[in-house]
Amino acid sequence: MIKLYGHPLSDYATKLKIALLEKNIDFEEIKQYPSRESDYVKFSYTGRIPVIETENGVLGESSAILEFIEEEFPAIPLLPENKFERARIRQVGSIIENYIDLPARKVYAKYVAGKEFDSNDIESARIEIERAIEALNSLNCFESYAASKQFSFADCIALAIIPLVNDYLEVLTDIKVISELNNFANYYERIMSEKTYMGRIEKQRKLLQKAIARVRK
Ligand SMILES: N[C@@H](CCC(=O)N[C@@H](CS)C(=O)NCC(=O)O)C(=O)O
Repeated sequence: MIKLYGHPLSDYATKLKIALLEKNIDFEEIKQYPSRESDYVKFSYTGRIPVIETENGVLGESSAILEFIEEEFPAIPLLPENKFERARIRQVGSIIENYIDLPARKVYAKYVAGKEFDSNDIESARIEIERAIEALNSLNCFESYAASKQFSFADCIALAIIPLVNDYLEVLTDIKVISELNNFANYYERIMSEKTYMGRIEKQRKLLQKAIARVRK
């Protein structure tokens, strides 16, 4: 059985959890925080989370893991047959990870670590995130699913990252995410009622919201 090492507040771990749940794959969750401890670095190669442990060995980097899960468990596919649509789904996933999550992380990761962040950090995050939102809106994302007419990699990424970034930034900055993303609020509500496993993910979100409120004090 696949073992998923991560913790509930990690959006990259959540992205994989959603993919495994959507595909109905049995997996074991093992609580792990990123660590530079030599045993964990040896095990994970990078000291980061998430990693998965399979019968073939340990695998890190969530995009590589997602591709592996898709190939290993094809019965419920997260990519369509059409090559252009597949690329479009990866494009949307990449925009969300690189231009929404990463810039936001420069603000919220500092905050969580108790480090100062300043208006320059916020302004550079704002520019990148606003441009990414503009791109997602012109790609008509979330009209049915995140990037296509079926649930895909892009949904796993969007559902893991967008609520988390939104929840952090609305407390720490005046950058708006969900309210600026066309169709996202309706899409999220629909996915919540369509996918029973999203109850687990929503519980994590509530935990995170509590944690953000705690750190803020
Ligand atoms: N590119 C990696 C990023 C993973 C990552 O950075 N995870 C964070 C936690 S969400 C982490 O382990 N951070 C520790 C660090 O920055 O050293 C992936 O997609 O898996």
